[in-house]
Amino acid sequence: MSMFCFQCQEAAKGTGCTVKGVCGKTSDVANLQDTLLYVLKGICWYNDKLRAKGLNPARADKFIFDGLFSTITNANFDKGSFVDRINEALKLRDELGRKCEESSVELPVELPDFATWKGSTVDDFEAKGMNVGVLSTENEDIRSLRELVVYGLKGMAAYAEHAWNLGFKNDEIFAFMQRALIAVTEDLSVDELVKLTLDTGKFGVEVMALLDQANTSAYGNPEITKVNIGVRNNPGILISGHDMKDMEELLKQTEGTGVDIYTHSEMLPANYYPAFKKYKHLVGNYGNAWWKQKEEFETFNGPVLFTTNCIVPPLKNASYTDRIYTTGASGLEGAVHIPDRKNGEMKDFSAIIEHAKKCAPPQQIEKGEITGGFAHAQVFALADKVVDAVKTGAIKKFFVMAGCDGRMKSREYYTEFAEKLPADTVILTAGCAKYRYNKLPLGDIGGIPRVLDAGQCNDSYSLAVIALKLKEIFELNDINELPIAYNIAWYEQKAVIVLLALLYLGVKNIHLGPTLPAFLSPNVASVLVEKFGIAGITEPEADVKMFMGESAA
Ligand code: SF4
Ligand code: SF3
Repeated sequence: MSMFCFQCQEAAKGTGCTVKGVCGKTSDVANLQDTLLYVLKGICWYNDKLRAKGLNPARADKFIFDGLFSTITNANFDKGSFVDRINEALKLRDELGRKCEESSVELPVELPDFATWKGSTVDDFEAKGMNVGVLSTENEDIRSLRELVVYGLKGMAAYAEHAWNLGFKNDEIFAFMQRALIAVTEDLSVDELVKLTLDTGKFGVEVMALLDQANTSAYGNPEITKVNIGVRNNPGILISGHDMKDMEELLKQTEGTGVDIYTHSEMLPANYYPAFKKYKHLVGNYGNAWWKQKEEFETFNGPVLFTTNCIVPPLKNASYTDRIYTTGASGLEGAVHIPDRKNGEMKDFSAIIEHAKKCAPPQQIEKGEITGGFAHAQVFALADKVVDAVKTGAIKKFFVMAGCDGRMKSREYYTEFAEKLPADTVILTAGCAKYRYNKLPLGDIGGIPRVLDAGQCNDSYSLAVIALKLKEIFELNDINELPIAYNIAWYEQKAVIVLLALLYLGVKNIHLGPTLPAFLSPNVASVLVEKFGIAGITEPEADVKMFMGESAA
């Protein structure tokens, strides 16, 4: 075994990647990620003590969530970026340690290893990762709960970073994230860890609310939009990932240059925001969910900007490797990394823009339109229509099918499930899971489309707000009395925080697929089944019947 990682749905053999990640992560990068996480715990440990005295520097918050974010599945494959981060982390940790001493912060005589460990070479960093990773917790139930919390925190970190980029921050969220990262190193009981898991869900709701506020105050409320999926005859840049601030600055810098902008995968919902729709050179969306990028980047012809996950490391003979640019927490060896904003100035996208000008226009792979933009404000604007449709029985049930897409064949389930749903049902979606059914001709119910796309995975928050609003309108005591079923697809750690947020809101009987997480031990899985009714999936037809109450669950 040269590494161990089981944080995503693709964990090898359903247990964990031990030689190389199925995602393409090499063992050296995996071990460096473990070491980074370890030193981040040291930073949190000192920073928490400084916070109690009001002496914690804001840049530590940013460093911590950015570090966590960089370890999310498919965000960063660049070894050099992790070596740099570990060096910076050690520097920051020791600086915070000195500040504690200077400010007479009480410290125990014996400091924890993560607060003192030193390494200076890449070999030191990699070797440390082998000893401090997931398997360093021996008890499999404690390990399972600790990792459930850590993966939730990684998802939170991603959303906190996007909100931060738009000037929105919440100290309570940062304090919780940092305390939780320390708590998973402590000797907590199973009950205490279960409580920590639900608290993580609580702050998951808060961070998604914060990001919703950030996005809507900066760019307006998403509105019903028909998004073009064809191409024009100009060179283009394809922007992927989740960061709206990058989207804004790229649109501003490309306006009038003759270079068109297309969204890819999770950036599709940018097309729904009023502030972005006004740009005539935002042509539409190109391609599908992240895992189809190997083919779709070949035909796009122009450069691709990754603002976050999901990157698939290109094959050696790929034509597009030198057309990939990364920014923010994302990274890829061989790709140009566009540096962070400095002194309140915009990021400098001139290199990718100049590159695009030399490229051929994208090759058309699809044409037509897809409709989206059903975040909470837009659905509330249609509330009367929706409520009427429920009251008259025109809509029998809603299906929340938010989450992630992935390359496993078993995910064809979600297309079939959507096709087999009765015509009087509506799918509420968010995240890249939507690509399994957002181009199907599923029609509408009295003008309400049968697939309502709220946006990115973080916009699952919108789906929760909609559910809570319906509960209020129908004067119900319990969110679970609503005619809403949850059939969620997961892949990476943002889906983990979405799941924990839903559990915190009291949602029961969530079905999770295509497989249950490898990091859930049998005992922890039983707790989730008993307490929350969590279940997996079976076959589309049987599951549709089960959800519609036509057979026993
Ligand atoms: Fe394996 Fe997923 Fe970890 Fe990649 S992120 S190494 S695929 S478990
Ligand atoms: Fe997709 Fe990677 Fe999770 Fe934001 S882009 S949902 S998998």
